[in-house]
Amino acid sequence: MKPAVKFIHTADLHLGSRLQLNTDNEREDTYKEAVYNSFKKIIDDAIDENVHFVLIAGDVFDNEARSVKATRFFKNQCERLNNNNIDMFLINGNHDPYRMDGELLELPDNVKICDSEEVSLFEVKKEDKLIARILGQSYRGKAESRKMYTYYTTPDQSVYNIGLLHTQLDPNNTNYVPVSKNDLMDNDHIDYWALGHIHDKRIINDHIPYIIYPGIPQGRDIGETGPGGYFLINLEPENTYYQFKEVSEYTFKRIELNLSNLPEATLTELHYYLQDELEELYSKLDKDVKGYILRIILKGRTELYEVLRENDEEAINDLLLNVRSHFKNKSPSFWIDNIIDHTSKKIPNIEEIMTEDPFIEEFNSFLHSLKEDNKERKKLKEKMGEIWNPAVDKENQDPKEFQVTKAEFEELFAQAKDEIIQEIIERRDL
Ligand SMILES: [Mn+2]
Repeated sequence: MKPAVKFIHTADLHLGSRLQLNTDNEREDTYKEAVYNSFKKIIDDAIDENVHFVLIAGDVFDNEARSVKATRFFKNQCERLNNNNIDMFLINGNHDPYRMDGELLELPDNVKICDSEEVSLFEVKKEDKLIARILGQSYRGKAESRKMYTYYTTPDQSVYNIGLLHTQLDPNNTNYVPVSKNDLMDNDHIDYWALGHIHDKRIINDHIPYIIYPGIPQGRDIGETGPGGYFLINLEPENTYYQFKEVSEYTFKRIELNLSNLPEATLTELHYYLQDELEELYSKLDKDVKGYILRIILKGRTELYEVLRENDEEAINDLLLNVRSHFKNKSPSFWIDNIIDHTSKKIPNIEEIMTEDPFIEEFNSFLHSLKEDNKERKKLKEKMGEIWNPAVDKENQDPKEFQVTKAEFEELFAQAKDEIIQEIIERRDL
């Protein structure tokens, strides 16, 4: 029987980076250490749980250069593990590629960094008995097209073999190790794939071979909504389990509010509505963290549309300051980072108009064909050029390309359709 192993799997610490939000310097200080503190909690847990080892699947540091502060902090945390006889195994990712001349500050002996030129294989021993093997290969530079996982081979299956890999898990993406889920499943040397790179937690395969992304321990902007954490893993015949443990201090949240059914379309009404909705949300939130950072998106067709746009969005700013002050002294903190106005003009029911108006009906079916009919799409692309690219790769964005996800595209498309129909109706009325 394979020996049981208990370990922590984390990735994408991005030490040296900060939370991105709209706030003054005074408040910013409260967020400054969040990225560091979340990693410190992981190390606390590693010691409390007395794990066999800690795995980091790339991007310990936010940038290639590594700051002295971040390196010093990391070293200190590694030393805490060392004092408790816990080893750490890591690979370098696209944000912190392998340094041939070693890290900025020398790390203690318990830290094993996988090589960038070939696959490293480490044997984990307990009381001189082999209990697991760890394999991994680091990034050589900011992008990595080598299919290193094909060389993750082990002498036998007498113990659990664990593979570290920093990847987008997309066979067509040559920047971050092109590989598919099936490619990983087909490598029968590995029992657990400890992945990194994608910043939200994902369980890609929940049995052997496990394929797991722990996500970023502390999200840094509204694109990294939380809570963040790591996985505590126990591999053991008949008793394997995994648990997601939250460690983020601050959680980013996106809230959408539809204003189309407000009984009265006034600013006062909106103010109370917003306050009530947020109070209700707040009452349901986990209170075991330092705070929440919110982005509020106002949606729906409403007569408030014009009011909200008057005087350089003065109404929105006023609303923002008011809700901020309402939630000022909460613990956990509740920071409304911004309010985004995506409302639209109130118009007669589009569905109704569409069935009554042959011109609009035709326009609508034309739009439908643009979306669904490949031939029409091709024609449009020839005329207009490639105006959107559905492949979202935040790490490697071309500013000339307008990159949106499928859901964002659907929403934009629906919005554009509404705006055009609205315009047609208005001009006709004139
Ligand atoms: Mn990362």
